[in-house]
Amino acid sequence: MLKEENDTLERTMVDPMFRADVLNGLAARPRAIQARWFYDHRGSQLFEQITDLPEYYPTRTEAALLDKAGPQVLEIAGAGRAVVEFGSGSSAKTPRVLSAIKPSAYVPIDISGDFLRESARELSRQFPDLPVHPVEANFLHPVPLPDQVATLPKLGFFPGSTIGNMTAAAAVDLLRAMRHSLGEGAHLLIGIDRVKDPAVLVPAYDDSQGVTAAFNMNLLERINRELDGTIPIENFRHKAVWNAAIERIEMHLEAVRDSEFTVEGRSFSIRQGETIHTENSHKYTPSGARLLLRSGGWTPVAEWTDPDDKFALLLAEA
Ligand code: AVI
Repeated sequence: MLKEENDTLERTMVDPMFRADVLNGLAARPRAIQARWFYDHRGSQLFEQITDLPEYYPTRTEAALLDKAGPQVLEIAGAGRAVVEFGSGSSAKTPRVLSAIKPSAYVPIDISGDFLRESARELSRQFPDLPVHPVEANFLHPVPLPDQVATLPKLGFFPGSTIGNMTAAAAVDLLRAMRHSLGEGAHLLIGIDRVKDPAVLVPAYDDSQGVTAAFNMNLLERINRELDGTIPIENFRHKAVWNAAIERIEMHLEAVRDSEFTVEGRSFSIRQGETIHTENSHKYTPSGARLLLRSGGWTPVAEWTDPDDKFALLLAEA
């Protein structure tokens, strides 16, 4: 598809929630736009590239932990479960879990139906004997699971430290919703990134090749493309900072000079040095991660970390 055609297509399919979040977020003080809007087609491609960056340790560290933990998860949770993956996306980590856990069914849940069906088809090719029941839903709320898995014990799977992109309060609500969706006797296998030296954390969100910067800046490009914006992209720069008090990495778009622009005909101005806050990535200490799970109604039963304790995989029971 030609770029112009793609731009036209994206403009005609604007999500009203995107429009509302951007207009409200630019008018608010401090300015903030939700990180969920990073993931248009280009943003999803850039995120895939981030996961391969030398500085971005979470993806490869978690993959190694999943290989290590698989047999023990099977021992603790037992075979024959329905594996329910929340926000399955491309299901990139799923084969690791499915081969180790010997499930009776796989239920990927994602808000993006097209993506979901395509990755479900791909998984069925890799695991031809495994029943796959995709569910298109927003997993932030309790999700009714398909009848076919009603009688099976469940193993929830939530990798990637995606939970870190929420405030602790929202994370607790989500864990409770998951417990509700999965029911009594369920287990949850979850990846949670650790608090660590900012000298490791900051480069993971401000890499030397500038991929994370492009990922962040793509949000401005998306606003210009989809919401008829006139944001002068070159007047902004990517900024990643460690907020020690709240134990989170924050991503911002910082104005490098005073700027004025319009979005959907509304005028905005931003002074040099002011920022638009675009993402939080909360990190947890060992006890903080366990407390988070307990607050969400889950009892931690096992935990795996890499030798440098960069990232943790936790198994909890309902
Ligand atoms: C999806 N999420 C867990 C990533 C993270 O590490 O918080 C998103 C990301 N943002 C910049 N790099 C990666």
